[in-house]
Amino acid sequence: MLRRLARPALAAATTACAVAVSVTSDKTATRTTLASAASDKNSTPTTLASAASDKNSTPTTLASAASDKNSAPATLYASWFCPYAQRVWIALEEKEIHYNYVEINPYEDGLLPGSFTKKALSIETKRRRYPEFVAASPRGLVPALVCGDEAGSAVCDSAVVLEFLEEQFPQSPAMLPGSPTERAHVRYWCVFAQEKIIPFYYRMLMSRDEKGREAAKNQIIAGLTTFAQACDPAGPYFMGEQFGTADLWLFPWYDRLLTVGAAYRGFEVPKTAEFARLDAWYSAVRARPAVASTLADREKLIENYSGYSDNSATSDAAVRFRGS
Ligand SMILES: N[C@@H](CCC(=O)N[C@@H](CS)C(=O)NCC(=O)O)C(=O)O
Repeated sequence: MLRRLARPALAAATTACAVAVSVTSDKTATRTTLASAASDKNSTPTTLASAASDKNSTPTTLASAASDKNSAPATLYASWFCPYAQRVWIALEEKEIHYNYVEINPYEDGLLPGSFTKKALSIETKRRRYPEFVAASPRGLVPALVCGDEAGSAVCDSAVVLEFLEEQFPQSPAMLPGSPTERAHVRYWCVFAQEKIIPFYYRMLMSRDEKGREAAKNQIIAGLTTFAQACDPAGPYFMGEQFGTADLWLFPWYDRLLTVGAAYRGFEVPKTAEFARLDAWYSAVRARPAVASTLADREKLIENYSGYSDNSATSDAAVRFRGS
């Protein structure tokens, strides 16, 4: 969804986001983050200095290191663990768009220091902690992107933001193929992954009994097998040599299946030709610098999903995907 922002200060700061002319891999580049705001209601956005010591801080991005000093960067509101946000994060990196990353924690903190929950904060609490974020994402879900035209605008929901980026930055590397037929093909398989694979990842984690977990696992395997059959046979990417939307769309969940799914539910990929194809796809996607720069620490990611594995989650995803 696209919203006009009523907030003049934010609009003024984002009137001219641009595609970075050159991307450097300056590891000391700064990255705005609100991570510490989660535990300090009075705090203002912090910089890399505090993010570096934050348990949730993620690797420095490539695109944020780009130095087009004449244009205001876009603002990405994301959570380091969020697969939906990771889609947009990867696209921003691939498209070399100049942006600042702002960390949002939409969930309650855990009881132990540094521990996580998947219990959604109320929208009032989110608005109090992260007013600019909720102005950009009225339901308080990450990701959201602010990338202003003259009036200033905010876009949220990963699917919508990805489409927006293609239209807003036509001169940047395209994530969708050139022909309408190919674009329709990609969109079809994105919807397929969204409906036939992704929900079952959450259901596998949240199911209370072995029967429910096995049923969800079988759905995942069946969905992934069908997806693999739709991949370009030569690869390595879904559409062949060209990395794009179908790849960044599914990758965050495939990565979590192999880490989080394996840790909590013993998820393993079968030894089939289809999974050999997906294995090659996964390695190629993971190795891309733009993707690698968005990867979270494996152990921390596993720990972060405990709220799904013990079925205590009250997140939007938990409510949508919890099975019987
Ligand atoms: N359909 C949304 C889903 C986004 C979403 O569920 N994000 C999660 C984090 S992974 C979130 O913000 N949860 C907050 C909540 O459940 O209150 C999209 O594609 O962007």
